[in-house]
Amino acid sequence: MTDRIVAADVLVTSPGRNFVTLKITTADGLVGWGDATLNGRELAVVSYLRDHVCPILVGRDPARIEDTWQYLYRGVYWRRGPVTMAAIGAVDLALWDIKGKACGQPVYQLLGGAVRDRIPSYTHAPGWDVPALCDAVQAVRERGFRAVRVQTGVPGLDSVYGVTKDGSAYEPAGRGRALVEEVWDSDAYLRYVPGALAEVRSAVGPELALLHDVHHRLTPIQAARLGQALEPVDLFWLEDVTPAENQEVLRLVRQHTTTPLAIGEVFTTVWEFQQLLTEQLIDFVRAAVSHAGGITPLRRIAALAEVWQVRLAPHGPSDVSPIALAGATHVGLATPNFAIQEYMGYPERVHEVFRHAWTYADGHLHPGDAPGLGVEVDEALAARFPYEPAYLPVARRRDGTLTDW
Ligand code: CS2
Ligand code: MG
Repeated sequence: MTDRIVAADVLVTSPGRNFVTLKITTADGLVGWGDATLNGRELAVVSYLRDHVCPILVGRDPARIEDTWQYLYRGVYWRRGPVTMAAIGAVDLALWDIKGKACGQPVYQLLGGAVRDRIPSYTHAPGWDVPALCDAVQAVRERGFRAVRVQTGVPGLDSVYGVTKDGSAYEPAGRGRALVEEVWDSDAYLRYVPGALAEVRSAVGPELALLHDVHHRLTPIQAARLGQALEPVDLFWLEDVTPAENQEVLRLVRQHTTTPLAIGEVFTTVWEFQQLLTEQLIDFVRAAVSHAGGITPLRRIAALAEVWQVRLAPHGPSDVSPIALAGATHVGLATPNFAIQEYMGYPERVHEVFRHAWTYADGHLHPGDAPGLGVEVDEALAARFPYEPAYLPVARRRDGTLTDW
């Protein structure tokens, strides 16, 4: 007897930050969980799911994951985009979770089994100045990480996205109904960062993998200059060096530097990676398993990237929930050209709401061997943390114009 979806519900919880979770229940009593969190626009995905997707999931065969993906992606007519793809991603994750539970297998086994024993991961070490940065790097190194994302304050700027003055962990989206506006100065950043990261490199030695995120804030020629200036630092990658809507601009960056480039956390489909991959303009694909529409399309993106020897390194900040992180680790264990998983970490309460089988040890992640994705949501606890408005900050240049993200 074919199983059927009998319910699809959306949970919103905020144990330290907002998360949107999809719960799919079947007639056989199986429950699948999916992450639909889109930072700063969470409620748009809630409505997309509750008002449009959940009603058309009821009655479907949960085992037909690919058909359901096509049904939601092609059937909607209005394709792509972060809201649509976060919603589809949540459904895809939940259906893989159900299929694993139905088979009594962890999802990575359904993806062809493990090609590695554990997944390299990196975390964040922000520091307002070089001494603070070196201390932060040392602290995460002592936790076993062999790869660290280093973000620094910039002299002359009162605030810099991703870095706190007191060294406390930063949360991308500030709570509250007001959107924070920061001042950004690319020239000050370009004058300071190469020297600062060079100091960090000489302090930590040659082995530790250092990653830096430019967060889309430079023009192509500025990005080329930064990539060149950072070559002596031997970065593992330089991320989102310039906005990549017009992907041809990366050709200019490639012409001037061999610093490895990582792009893709704001991309939502394989088509947005096409030119970057087929022209070898990036070295790492940063698509998030949730925002790129789920495990099903992420595997396709990885397959296309493999043709050009480009590796997968999914986005894994605190605003991608432990369910999506679980999905990424299953893909990571089973995908040959998977390089490294971002693991920014979560406040303790998040681990209590999202009880997960995935583990972190000694710089590596493992999805665990529980059937499905290996995450169960404590709904009663989740209900105790209602949604709170929160926005990502925006940045303006000194002349008042909005700068790119
Ligand atoms: C960052 C993110 O982790 C990263 O690479 O780019 O922290 C990003 O800023 C947030 O996820 C935005 O919501
Ligand atoms: Mg990033």
